[in-house]
This record gives sequence, structure tokens and C-alpha cells, in this order.
Amino acid sequence: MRTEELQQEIRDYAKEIGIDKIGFATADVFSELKERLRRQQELNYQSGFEKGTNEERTEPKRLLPEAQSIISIALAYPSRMKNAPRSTKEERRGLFARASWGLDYHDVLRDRLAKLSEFIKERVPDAINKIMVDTGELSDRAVAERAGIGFSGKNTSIITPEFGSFVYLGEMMTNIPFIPDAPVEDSCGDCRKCLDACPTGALVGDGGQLNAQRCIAFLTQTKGFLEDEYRFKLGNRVYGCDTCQQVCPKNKGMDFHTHPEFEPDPEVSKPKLIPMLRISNREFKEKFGTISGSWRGKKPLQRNALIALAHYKDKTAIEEIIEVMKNDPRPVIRGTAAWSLGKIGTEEAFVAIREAMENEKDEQVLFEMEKGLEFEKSTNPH
Ligand code: B12
Ligand code: SF4
Ligand code: SF4
Repeated sequence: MRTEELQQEIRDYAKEIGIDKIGFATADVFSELKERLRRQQELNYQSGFEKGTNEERTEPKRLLPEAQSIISIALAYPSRMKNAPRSTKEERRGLFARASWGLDYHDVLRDRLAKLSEFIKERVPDAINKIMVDTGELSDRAVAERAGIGFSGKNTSIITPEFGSFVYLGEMMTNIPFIPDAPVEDSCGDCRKCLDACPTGALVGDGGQLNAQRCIAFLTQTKGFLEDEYRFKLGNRVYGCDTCQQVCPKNKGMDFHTHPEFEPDPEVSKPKLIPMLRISNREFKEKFGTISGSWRGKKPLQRNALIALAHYKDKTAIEEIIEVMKNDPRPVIRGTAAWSLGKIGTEEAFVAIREAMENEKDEQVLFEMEKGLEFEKSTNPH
């Protein structure tokens, strides 16, 4: 079969199995990316979640010696939640970023790529394919950019002309030399909306560069104490951040509900905050186990839930937060609870912090408790 024909068959089949966009790229070295990764490391701008060495990340043949080309795929996900429950004064709710709505996208994209691989192998029996979604060494964005899926925006996301940037990416390296697609032209122009809207100034320079250490999407996934500066910027985000995509004009009106797998359960994706504080491991697994935002376990999410309750100054949460401050075995949770109580700032909260200080042994937690009491000075002028 001629390559052009096979390529067209693959495009048709991809559409049939619910792949929203597919593109073909060479498996040549990503030289510009290699330099970029080196620079990011030098500046300590990386998140630490990236896999592999810079060579493995930019030289596809190190991962698959036979690689001749890379097939990139994109699946669009919703940007609006149907029947979203309101976060009310009586029942404050947190928010998972859109990339964590519905079923874990890694499973969905891997399934689509596995089907595609089968399809190719039926036609080319000696095809060698290697699938990657997020957790592999390759930069899914760099591959997608080269394969003409979209352009790389100033917010660093891949923006497709058809679906905006709310798309998941994945790829398959293969020994078949496909004909490469043309890249999509960058059309950010003079726009700077994402740079201006980023709450922490994580998008640096003139755009296209992220200091991941300042990015809320990263910070919501760390397991230690969150630096004070960022506690005031988290809002009600319990996992991830969508701000630089929400403000992007290229996402205007983009809201795709074509994959039932990505339909969020509002009680999971916009969960009540108070019940998250003392959720058992079993309940956590049952409720949040199938979403991508649970990959770091429950601790970071509970820490963020405490900070979100502080953001809302939710007085109805005080009793529960006191319980957590006094009895949770994890210092990060006890300490953050103390800080949150201080920020909510009622008389009862400050009394409870003082009481808890008498029994607390952990230095860091005691330090957070002191910080919690500092709020008393700012809330009470006497
Ligand atoms: C580590 C990581 C993170 C880190 C760091 C993100 C980052 N911008 O680097 C953190 C935890 C912060 C993060 C957050 C998010 N992530 Co993330 N993440 C990754 C991961 C695992 C690696 C990314 C990486 O290597 N970054 C290093 C940078 C240097 O390279 P890059 O962005 O991959 O590639 C671009 C740049 O290098 C640039 N570039 C190269 N050379 C040069 C030179 C110059 C001069 C310039 C200007 C640019 C430039 O072009 C490349 C193509 O766009 C990928 C999966 C994967 N394996 O690729 C997902 C991935 C990038 N994440 C994704 C998503 C959805 C998110 C979030 C939106 C989730 C959320 N809602 O919270 C946020 C978005 C934050 C943001 N503004 O980027 C998607 C992106 C989909 C898309 N449409 O772009 C990916 C591809 C996962 C997937 N398979 O779908 N993520
Ligand atoms: S995800 Fe949020 S914190 Fe990160 S760059 Fe975008 S707006 Fe800034
Ligand atoms: S907000 Fe503007 S500058 Fe940022 S990615 Fe979108 S179009 Fe580009």
C-alpha cells in the first residue's frame, strides 16, 4: 500500500474512533527544544515532573531506534460544566482544572492510540510502534507543534484552530516514514492576555516560557507546605489552574462535549470542601480514584482544600478545621489547618490555635501556628 493511501486510511479511521485531530511529523532531533530544556534547567524553571534526560526527550531514536516518524493526536475536552453546582456561603466548593474532569485522560488517549496501532499493524505487519501520553519522555507539545496540530501559544499551550487549547495530546512513534504535515502558523500576535492574567507571574519574558516553580498548576500538586505568597493566590483551586487558557481569545466559544469519558461529575470536579478534610483513603479512592487529579494522592488536595476554605473565610468550617489541626497525623495538614484558622480569624479559631500549641511537638507546625496567630494582630486593632 502506498504511504499516501495508508496515511489517508489512518486519518479516516482516527475520526471513526473519536480522535479529534491527527498529524504526522518526522522523528528528527528536536534541536530547539533541547536548547530550551537546558535553559529551563539552568534557570530552575522546570517542575520536576518531566521524564528522562534532555537527550532522551529530544532524540526520538534513543527511545525507538527504528523511529521514522511520529503520529500526534489531540482529543478535545469540555470547558464548561453542565449543571455546575454553585459554591455558596453554606457550602463552599473547590475546583479541579478542566484537564482533570471525567475519566483520567491518560487511559482514554492510550486506548485510542492502541486502536490506531492495531489498525496500522493489520496493514503493515512489520510496523513497530511506541505509544506515549504525558508520562513518556517526549514533549507532547513539541511533537504536536511539529505535526501541525496547533501552534505554541504565549501561555505555552498548544492551540488548535479547531478546538482551542483545551485538548489532550499523545503520540505514537513508528518505523513507517509518513509524509509530514505542515505546522500551524502562530497567531498570538500582539495579544498578552495570558501573561497579564497569570496570578503568579509564572509566564515570563514575552511569553512562551514558563517558570513552573511559580505556576499554580504545579504548586497545587506539591506535597509539602505551600509558600505563604502562593496561599493568597490559590483561590478555590484544589488541582491545576486554567486561568491562562480561560482568558485566551482563541478559546472563545470552544466547549466540546464529544467524549462522554471527559464529562465531569460536578460533585467530583467541583467538590464540597469540608468533606474533603477528613475523607478516608477508601472513600478518596472511590470518589476521586478515576480522575487524573488524584495521581499525587489525597494530601495535596486536602492541603489546598484548607487554603480554599481560608480564602472564603468560611466560618462554618472552623469546627472541622480545628479537629484536623489537633488530630491529623500529617504535619503539613495540621500546620496548614492552623494557618487557615488564623486567616478565617474568629475568636474561637485563635483560642483553638493556642490550645493546640500546647500539645504540638513538630517545629514546622508550631511555626505555622504562630503565623496563624499573626492574623489576630491584623484582624483585631486593639
Ligand atoms: C511538566 C508538565 C507540566 C508542568 C510544567 C508545564 C510547562 N509549561 O512546561 C506543570 C505541572 C506546571 C504543568 C501544568 C499544566 N499542564 Co502539563 N505537562 C507537563 C509535561 C509532563 C512535560 C512538559 C515539558 O516538558 N515542559 C518543558 C517545556 C520547556 O517544553 P514543552 O512545553 O513541552 O514544549 C514547548 C516549549 O518547549 C516550546 N519551545 C521550545 N523551544 C522554544 C524556544 C523558544 C524561544 C520559545 C519561546 C518556546 C520554545 O515549544 C514546545 C512546544 O509548544 C507534559 C507532557 C509531556 N510529556 O510533554 C504535560 C502537558 C504539557 N500538560 C498539559 C496540561 C493540560 C497542563 C495544564 C493545562 C493542566 C492544568 N489545567 O492545570 C497546565 C498548564 C500550565 C502551563 N501554562 O503550561 C498538556 C498540554 C496540552 C496542550 N494543549 O498544550 C500536556 C501536553 C499533557 C498532555 N499529554 O495532554 N504541566
Ligand atoms: S496555569 Fe495558572 S499559574 Fe500557571 S501559567 Fe497559567 S495562569 Fe499562570
Ligand atoms: S491569551 Fe493571547 S497571547 Fe496568550 S496564548 Fe492566547 S492568544 Fe496567545
